[in-house]
Amino acid sequence: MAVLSFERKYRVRGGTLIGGDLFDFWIGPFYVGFFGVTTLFFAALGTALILWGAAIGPTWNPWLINIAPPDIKYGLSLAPLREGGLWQIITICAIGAFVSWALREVEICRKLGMGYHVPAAYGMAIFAYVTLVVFRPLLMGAWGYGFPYGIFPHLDWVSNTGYQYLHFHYNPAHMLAVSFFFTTTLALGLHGALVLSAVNPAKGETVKSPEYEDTFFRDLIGYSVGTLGIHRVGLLLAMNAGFWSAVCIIISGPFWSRGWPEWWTWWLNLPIWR
Ligand code: UQ2
Repeated sequence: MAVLSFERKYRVRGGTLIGGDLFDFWIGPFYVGFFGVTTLFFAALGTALILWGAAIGPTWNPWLINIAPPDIKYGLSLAPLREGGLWQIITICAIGAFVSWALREVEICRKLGMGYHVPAAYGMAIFAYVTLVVFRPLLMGAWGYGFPYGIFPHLDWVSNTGYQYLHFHYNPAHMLAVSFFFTTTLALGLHGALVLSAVNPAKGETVKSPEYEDTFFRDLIGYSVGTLGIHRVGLLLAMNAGFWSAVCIIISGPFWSRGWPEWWTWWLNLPIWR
């Protein structure tokens, strides 16, 4: 806000994808836009339906509230509200809110003449969620394969689904996803630490320039990826973590229905071992 009081150049008209000038305004610090309205609509409706689901359920304990998908017997049809229908509408609201938020990000990118990296990155998280609650259930033939909305309930779902394939850590795409998650934390740890070490030095020391950051890593490992490069590495690592997460669950069931350890028999059967 403080910046905006004298830098009017950031509050530019246009760049909207839909609605023209109609919703092209700000409320306080927040850009509204058509997709700000649809985000609010879906988020409010979805939250209200979750509260309704909790109210007709057996508990208000926040850890235990459970909004479950329909029984498998309902297949890909609409279920009665109390038997998974709420889950179905809440899922539509969630996707509506997430996609609206992404498109609002796109409109802001267009206004500011920036790249679409932020909505693209966020889009990967949406893709992983939609894979869990739409793409995989569609391929498996029942909405009941989606995960339940609730804290402990979704943990139970992950555990049960994992054990259904005996040992999920043998899923090669899961291995990739986990490795990308860990490498993302390594890269952000290195980056955050390096930047703070340079620009937030001890009392009495001067702030150091990026050349010091390069030099640190050249001294340490003979290579610096660079100040722009580390952000490219970070985006690549983080987006791959989301992408391979989606892959590891979509292949479990639709494309491999036995235990994941068994998948590796192709390796044991390679002719090079005999
Ligand atoms: C770097 C650099 C930064 C950084 C970091 C590095 C000056 C401020 C962290 C070092 C990063 C390397 C060598 C790549 C790490 C790769 C993986 C896969 C973890 O050189 O430039 O800018 O923040």
